[in-house]
Amino acid sequence: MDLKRLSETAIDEVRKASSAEELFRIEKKYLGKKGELTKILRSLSDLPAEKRKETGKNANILKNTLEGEIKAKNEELSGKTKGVVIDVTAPGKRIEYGHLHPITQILNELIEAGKMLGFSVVDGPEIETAWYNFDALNTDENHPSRDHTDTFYISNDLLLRTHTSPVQIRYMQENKPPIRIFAPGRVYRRDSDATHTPMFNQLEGLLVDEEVTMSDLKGTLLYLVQAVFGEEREIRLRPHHFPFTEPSAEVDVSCGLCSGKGCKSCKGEGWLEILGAGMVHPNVLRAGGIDPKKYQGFAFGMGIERIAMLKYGVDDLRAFYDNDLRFTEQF
Ligand code: 2U9
Repeated sequence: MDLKRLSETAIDEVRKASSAEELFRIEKKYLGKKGELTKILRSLSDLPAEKRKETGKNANILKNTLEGEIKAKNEELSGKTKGVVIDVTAPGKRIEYGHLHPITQILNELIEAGKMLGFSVVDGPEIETAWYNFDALNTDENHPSRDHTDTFYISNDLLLRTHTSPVQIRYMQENKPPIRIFAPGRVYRRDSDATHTPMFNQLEGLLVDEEVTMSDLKGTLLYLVQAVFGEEREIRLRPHHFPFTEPSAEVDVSCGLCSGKGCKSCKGEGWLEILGAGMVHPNVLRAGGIDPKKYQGFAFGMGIERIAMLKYGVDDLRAFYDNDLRFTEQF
C-alpha cells in the first residue's frame, strides 16, 4: 500500500473505531512491531537516496498524525471528552483513614515520655537461653516460672522469652553505666483467659548509675503514668517480691472514675494495679558485669495490654487481637 492510501484508510479506521479493543487492534495493525507503517519506516534504507528523504518525511508525519488520532479516540472512548457531564456538585467519596493499633499507641506514648527523661529504646531476641531469661535474673532453679507449664521451651536451654529483661542483661554486658533504657517487645507465657494471652507486650525500664534511690524510681513512674493516664492521677507503691529486684514493689494508679474514693470499677479500692518495680538485685547487676558496690539501679516492668484495658475500660484482653474493626476503630 502506498503512503497516501495508507494514510487515508488508517485515519478513517481510527475515527470509526467503536471500542477500546478495536482501537487497540487498529493501532497494532499500523504501528505495531509488524505494523504496515512500521514496515515502511523500517525499509527506508532500501530506497534510493532521492526517494528516501521524502518518503521518510511523509511516513513520520503520518506516524505522528496517527498517534494523535489514536490518543484522541482513546479519550473519547473512555468518556474524557466533551459530551460527558461531570457533576462538580456531587458529594465526594469519603476516604477511610487507618490508625495505629491501641497497643502501639500506648507503647508510643510511654516511649515518648521516656525520651523526655533520657531513656533510649533497645531490643533483643525473642528466643532466649534459660541463662538470660532466668539465671541472670536471680531466678532460683526451682522457681515455678521456669516450669514447662508456664514457659514455652524450644529445647532444654532455649525458650520464648517470658519478659524483656534479657534485653537489659545483654545491654549491661556491653555498656557501662550510666544506663537509661526502655525495652519494649513481645513476650510469651503459657496463659490464656480474659486477662491473659500467650503472647503479650511488655515495656520494661532500667536505670543504672551512682546514687540511685527508690525516690528516683517513684518520680520516674509518676511521670510515665501521668503521661498515659493524665496529670490528675496518683500512684502508690506496695511492698512485693520479685527475684530480680530488692526491695520490690507493686505499683497502683488512682482510679480515674472515683479519684481514689472507691467505686465499682476499682472494686471499692480506689486504686488499680498497673506495674511492678524495684531496685535491681546485686546478683542481677553482677550478671550484667556491673559492680553493685559502685552502682545501683532501678527497674520496672508493665504489661501494655493491661495498661490499655485500664485506660480504655476494656474487660476482655482478647478483643485487642480479634481485629474486629468495630472494636479497633474506637481508639
Ligand atoms: C533487669 C533487672 C530488673 C523488671 C521488672 C517487674 C518488676 C514486673 C511484671 C509487670 C506485669 C511483668 O508483664 S508483667 O506480668 N513485671 O512486675 N519487672 S521489676 O526488672 C528488671 C528487669 C531487668 C536487668
